Amino acid sequence: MTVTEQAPTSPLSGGPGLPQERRVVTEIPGPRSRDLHARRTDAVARGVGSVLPVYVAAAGGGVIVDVDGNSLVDLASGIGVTGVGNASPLVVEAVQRQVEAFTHTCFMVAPYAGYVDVCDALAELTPGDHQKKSALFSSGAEAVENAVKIARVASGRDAVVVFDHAYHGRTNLTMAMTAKSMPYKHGFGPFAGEVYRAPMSYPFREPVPISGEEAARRATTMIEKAVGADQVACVVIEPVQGEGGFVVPAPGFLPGLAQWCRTHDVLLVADEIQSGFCRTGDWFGCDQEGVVPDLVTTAKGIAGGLPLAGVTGRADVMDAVHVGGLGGTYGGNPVACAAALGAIRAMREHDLPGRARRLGELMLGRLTALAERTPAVGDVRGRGAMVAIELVRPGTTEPDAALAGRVSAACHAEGVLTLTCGTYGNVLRFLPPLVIGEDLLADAMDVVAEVLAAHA
Ligand code: PLZ
Repeated sequence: MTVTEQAPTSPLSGGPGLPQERRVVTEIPGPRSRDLHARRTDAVARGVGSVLPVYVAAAGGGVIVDVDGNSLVDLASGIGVTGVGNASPLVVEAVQRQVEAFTHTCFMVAPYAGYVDVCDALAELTPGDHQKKSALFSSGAEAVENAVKIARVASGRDAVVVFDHAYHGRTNLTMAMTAKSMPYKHGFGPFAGEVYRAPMSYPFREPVPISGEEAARRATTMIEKAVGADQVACVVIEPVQGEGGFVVPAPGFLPGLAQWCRTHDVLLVADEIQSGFCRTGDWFGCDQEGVVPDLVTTAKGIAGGLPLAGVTGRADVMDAVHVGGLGGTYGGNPVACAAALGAIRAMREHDLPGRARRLGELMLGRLTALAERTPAVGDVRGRGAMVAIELVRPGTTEPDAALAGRVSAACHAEGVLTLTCGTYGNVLRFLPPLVIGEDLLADAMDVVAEVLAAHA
């Protein structure tokens, strides 16, 4: 039987038809995954890692089914991508229609409506009701690079300010903007110049508690003294940091930065690549405090798993760039644009910001209770369905990365796909698809609780 002949509920057809259950039928990874892994080791460069080498056969709703028939609860969403679920019906339908019509013409050669439709949607959904324009790309790093290009042309200035623990990508400029050396930057320099790092608001790790406003002043004072406000093209910040540890800045930090940027004609760029598209319980992470950035970068959740990214911003800023200055062969590929339009429709129809808030309440409730009886859980934080715990040596804030690694590995063995993150590698993060069933999520949280009790 070929894949196309299978009934919608077959374990090999993805999407919501897949049984929504945790099912471990072999050791993890199982024999078929181990065989594939042996082949992979011969064929794929060592530098490309995998968190959990189970090879995927199908995925949908809140589960990933591997080639051995194990069904894992997905608390990763492909690093915050498949918020609408894997093989989401509206995405699949839109993609199928598009691939049958045409797959590529290059928007810079012969344009098509889907690209314009995505830019309209971005203008409507991103923070602020001013006139906005967008340009589309294929990866998050590319969007960040282009936001910097645009900010430099528009401002006539060079300097780019980023923050401690930031993650912005793996290309040369975005490596310079990313904070963590191993594994992202180690040995890959020299890096792009004119990138300056300012102190982040990281409530759990402040030596002395300070407010968001004070943390913003600390950052802007550093910028004024070490860089000079009139040298700065843009300040780039993740409203909730992703790879850096799901760091939620203290309230007042983002508005404080935005105010300073306005005063000094510095462009504020919100990197919403991980926090955007419903993940934090709002359409964008900036919405929580009503911050309106000049430019917003998006990727990941925008297109339900197809590669698409965007820079959206003030029309005057976006239009500062000369004709031909922005682009790329695949940027805004028609199939990826169709996927985005399907995904955005799914987000609207299923009220995924509301779903993210509900999932966040469930997870934060469980994890807060867990923290009360587990001294190794130093902090529980997050917004919407972007939630994490930080593991430490009991009674201190000293990071315990080894514990995070053990807990994550034990969750994997029990059929729950978790990820770690953080500058110190000690943060366990939870990023379920926003369409996951509440019972399945509760089951996965039970596993996390049992594993923590056994290991911490
Ligand atoms: N900005 C805020 O989270 C991607 C990277 C995983 P790309 N984060 C996951 C890894 O180890 O490579 C990310 C992000 C933020 C930019 C990016 C970069 O997006 O699509 O991976 O280029």
